[in-house]
Amino acid sequence: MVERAAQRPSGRGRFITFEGGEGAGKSTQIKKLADRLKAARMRTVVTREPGGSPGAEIMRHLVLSGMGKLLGPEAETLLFAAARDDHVRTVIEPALNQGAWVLCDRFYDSTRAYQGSLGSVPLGLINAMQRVTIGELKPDLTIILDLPVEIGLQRAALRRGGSTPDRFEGETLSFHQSLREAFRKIATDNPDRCVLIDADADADTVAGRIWTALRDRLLPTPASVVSA
Ligand code: T5A
Repeated sequence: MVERAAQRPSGRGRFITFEGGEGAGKSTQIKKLADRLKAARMRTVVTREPGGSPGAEIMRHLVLSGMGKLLGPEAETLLFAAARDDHVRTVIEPALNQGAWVLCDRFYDSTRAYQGSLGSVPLGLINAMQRVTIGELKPDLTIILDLPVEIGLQRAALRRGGSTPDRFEGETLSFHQSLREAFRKIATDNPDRCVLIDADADADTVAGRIWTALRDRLLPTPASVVSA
C-alpha cells in the first residue's frame, strides 16, 4: 500500500480508464487514442487490468484461467486487488509522476461491475480493498463503451477464433446484460468522471466520439488541442 495525495500536482500526467462489457472495443480505441496523443508528442503509456506489471500479469493468468472462480467471489476479488496494487505502485503512479498520459484498459469500475454488481461481493469489502490498494488515486476520465451485448460477444468471438472463451466471456447472456446495466449505472452515478460512449458504430466514428469527450473534459483550451 502507498499513500497518495488527493490533489493533482502540476506536471503530473492524466489518467484515463476505459471500461465496458466484453468485446466493447476498448483495446482498439486505446490504441487509436494513444496514436493520436503520441502524434501530439504527449508522453503516453498504455496498460491494462488485470495485469500491466510483471506481478499483476501472473494474477491475470490465475483469474482468466478460472482458478480464481474456484476460490469464491471474495477471494477472486482479492486477486484482482492484489494485481491492482502491484500495477498502480510499479507502473501507473510512476508514469503519472513523470507527466505521462496513462491509458488503462479496465480499472476499479470493472471490479465494481463484475465482482460487486454481478458477483454480489459486498460494496463495503470492495471499498475497503480500494482504499488499501489505490488510496486516493482516481481516473481523470473514464470512458465507458456501451453497445448491445450480442454485438460485443460476437466481436469477442470473432477475435478469439477457435479458442475457448475465458472466465467471463463464457458467462450467460443475462450476465452480460446485467453487466451492461451495471456499467451504465456507474456512468450515471459518476457524471464528473465518466462518459458513456455509444460504441455501436465503426471504430473511427467511436474514436471521434471519444476524442470529443476527452477534449471537452481534459483539454479545455483550443490551443492545446492537436488536429487529427
Ligand atoms: N475483470 C477485470 C474483472 O472481473 N474485474 C476486474 O477488476 C478487472 C480489472 C479481462 C477480464 O477480467 C474481468 C473483465 C474481463 O472479463 P480481457 O481479456 O482483458 O479480460 O478482455 P476484456 O477487457 O473483456 O476486453 P476484450 O478483449 O473482450 O475486448 P475489448 O478490448 O473491449 O475489444 P477489442 O478492441 O479487442 O475488440 C474486439 C474485437 O472487435 C473488433 C476488434 O477488431 C476485435 O476483433 N472491433 C470492432 N469491430 C467492429 N466495429 C468496431 N467499432 C470495433 N471495435 C473493435
